Amino acid sequence: MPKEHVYIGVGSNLGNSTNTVKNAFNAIGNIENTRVLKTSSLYCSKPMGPQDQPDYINAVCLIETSLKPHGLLKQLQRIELEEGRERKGERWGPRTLDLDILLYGNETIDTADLTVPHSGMAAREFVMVPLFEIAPDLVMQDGKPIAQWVANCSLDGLRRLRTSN
Ligand code: ROI
Repeated sequence: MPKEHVYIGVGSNLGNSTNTVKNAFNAIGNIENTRVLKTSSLYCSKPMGPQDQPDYINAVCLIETSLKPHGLLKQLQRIELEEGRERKGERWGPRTLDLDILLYGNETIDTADLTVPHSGMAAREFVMVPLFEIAPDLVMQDGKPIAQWVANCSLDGLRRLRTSN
């Protein structure tokens, strides 16, 4: 079965977010035909969007999977629900667990429920900095090396945590 390398963004700002993110890495590793190759450090980040919500814990992992993009999406949504995510329908509101497919090999996907590369990722230092940590040689789809992007971004509001994971 062909395997792809996929980067997944992880975020949480409700409940015990550090545990939730670590549990999410485990759950992702338990998806059929999938293994976790790398996990970034955990980062504490100021909320993007409405400020009247707790800080986030963010991280990124690299997996190898033979699931197709939508099959993988379904598994990630299952894990979000199992970690107790409440979907209150509030746009940009707090969440127990958010799992986003950032990059799926070199594929471009544009469907109602899935856009890859993830549309907001390049504007989010809480995605790009952990991604740079585990993939310093990555070249973004616009041809720009991630190192160049990170060198130019503001690291205010982002703090790497020294937890073991
Ligand atoms: N802000 C931060 N810092 N981290 C997130 O993961 C995150 N996720 C979101 C919004 C509400 C946009 N803000 C965020 O979905």
